[in-house]
Amino acid sequence: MKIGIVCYPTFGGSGVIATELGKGLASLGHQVHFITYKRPARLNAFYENITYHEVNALQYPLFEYTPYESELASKLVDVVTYEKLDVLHVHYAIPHAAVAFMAKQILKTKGIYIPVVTTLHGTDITLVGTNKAFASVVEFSINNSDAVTTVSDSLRKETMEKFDISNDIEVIYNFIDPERFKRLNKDHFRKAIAPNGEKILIHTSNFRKVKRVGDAIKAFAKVRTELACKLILIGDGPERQAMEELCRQIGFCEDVRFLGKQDAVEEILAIGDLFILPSQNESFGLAALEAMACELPVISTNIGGLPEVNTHGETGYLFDVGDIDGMAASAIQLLSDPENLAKMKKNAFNRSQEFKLERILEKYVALYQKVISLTPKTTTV
Ligand code: GMT
Repeated sequence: MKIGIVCYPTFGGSGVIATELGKGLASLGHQVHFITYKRPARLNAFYENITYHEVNALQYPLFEYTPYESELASKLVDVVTYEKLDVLHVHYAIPHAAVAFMAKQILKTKGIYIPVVTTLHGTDITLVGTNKAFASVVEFSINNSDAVTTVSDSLRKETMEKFDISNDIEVIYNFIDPERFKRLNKDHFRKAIAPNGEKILIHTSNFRKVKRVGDAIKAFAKVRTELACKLILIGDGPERQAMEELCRQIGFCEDVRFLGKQDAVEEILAIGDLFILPSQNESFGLAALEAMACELPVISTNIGGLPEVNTHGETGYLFDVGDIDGMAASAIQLLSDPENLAKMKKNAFNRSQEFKLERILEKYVALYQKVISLTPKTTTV
């Protein structure tokens, strides 16, 4: 198949999933075309069967805001027409699903019919999508996609509750590439971070408010009073500065490492003992799944799709949003009990293997085949 993928090219989870999906599809021999405004962060090498099309954001004195949607729609029309794509898969409803709808209508006038698959990732529904500024467009785009998927059952339910949805929504979970996300031997790195055998807690996010990184830091402060430990924070974003200041205020900067954005996350996860994800909202929690694949139990909140990934008392522990004391107490208990820690590491790894790339690829391939089979190759105006 010839598949066009539209996504945010940044380090956000939706872009990561879209890129890894494209790489997986390409490895099966499909021709994949990424259409984005910047090279996706995880598309960091040459891949056979992958072509990247950049959407150039035209600067013009009249434009206070670059009309990106129009440029993306034109680019989609161009790529679908000349690369003869079979299907367009857009990740994150805003604005991609609406833009794909527009491109589809333009293509129809040229006698080309392209089915559109929309994948909803989370904040496009839970935080941003329901905002009046976007809601009617989001609802329309969902109802007018040829197929719609969400990354968890929780997000599917929330989409159904918050919008007037007439379309079917299929749940296709996030996934990990087990060849990449596995426990690696990085003892030299571990020694550099924790020279005295301290336990290592890890958090990864894009440092937006919704991630409540401050809760991870405050929970760590409590754990640190009971046992020798270090905290590694991976990622960057709007809250980074405030989080650095919080560490200075608490006064344990020497035990907290801010690593910023990282490509080889798995190499860092390889030295961890415990992962912490105290989010306010999380439709799935890809960061937690990646950690579990690297044998880290997860302490997380119990919101959104997190309970579909992390099982309380088995692969980690789940708490209400803001329950810093609960998170800290369970971390202390787990890190002080080598037997339980070893068991949970194993459980976390085993659970992660249920979300292997190859299983999820099959589902997307079947969905593409279905929408393509229901679509006439060309149409008359
Ligand atoms: O929150 C992020 O890290 C980025 C965001 C996105 O849409 O780029 O992530 C969402 O999509 C991920 C991939 O499907 C999910 O694993 C995250 O749970 C989800 N984030 C939220 O719901 C807050």
